[in-house]
Amino acid sequence: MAGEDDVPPESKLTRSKQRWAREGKFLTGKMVRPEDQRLPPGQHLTRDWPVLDLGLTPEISRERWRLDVYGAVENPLYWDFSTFLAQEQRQFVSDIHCVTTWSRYDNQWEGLAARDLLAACRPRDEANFVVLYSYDGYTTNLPLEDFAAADALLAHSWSGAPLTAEHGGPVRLVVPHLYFWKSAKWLKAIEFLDKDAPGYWEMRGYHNRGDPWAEQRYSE
Ligand SMILES: Nc1nc2c(c(=O)[nH]1)N[C@H]1C(S)=C(S)[C@@H](COP(=O)(O)O)O[C@H]1N2
Ligand SMILES: [Mo]
Repeated sequence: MAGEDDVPPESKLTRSKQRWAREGKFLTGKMVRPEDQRLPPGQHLTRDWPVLDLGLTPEISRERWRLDVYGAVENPLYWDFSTFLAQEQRQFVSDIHCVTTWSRYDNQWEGLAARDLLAACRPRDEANFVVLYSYDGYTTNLPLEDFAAADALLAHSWSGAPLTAEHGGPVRLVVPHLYFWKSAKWLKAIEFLDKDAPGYWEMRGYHNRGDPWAEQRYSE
């Protein structure tokens, strides 16, 4: 099972990001609503696509990749890549907002809608939270309602081509309405829980929810 013991040693960038969280770096104190402005407060637009991770890139082939869905669900799933691809595939276009202040517009994703995954695994009544586990030891947590957003998906392709390893291929989560640290790369498992369970960054000073429009960068 996705172990908590295999978290990699902290890189220099990871230590800097923890320090920024302590110091409140990048906070503007401004508030805007999405209908007023496309770019959330304190963000700037980038045309390239930066790579951010814990300093290692797991090389998981599509052949070796598995997705384990378990916990408070009626129908636990354990899918290989061809079973994943056999589900209904959808294309979404969305913006990326990273807590380190870059945003990237109009990303074209293809994959399994989170809502379609929920229909397949059928969360039980007591399921209120999900935890995402990744092949690099990363974890992140979401309320079930955020995971169930209409535009959230488990993506295998970007701009019409398979996701590269550095951006989280074979499969990553994309939850566009929250800061991008919630979008787990190299997705390995999804656990449904009755209680919340903070993940890697949420335990290291990042906000538990991470709404870019409310500038929820760091915990108080
Ligand atoms: N497995 C895993 N997923 C992760 C991370 C990570 O370190 N490991 N970093 C998060 C952070 S902080 C960001 S900003 C985005 C970066 O995704 P990108 O490298 O494709 O831009 O991935 C998120 N998902
Ligand atoms: Mo990030």
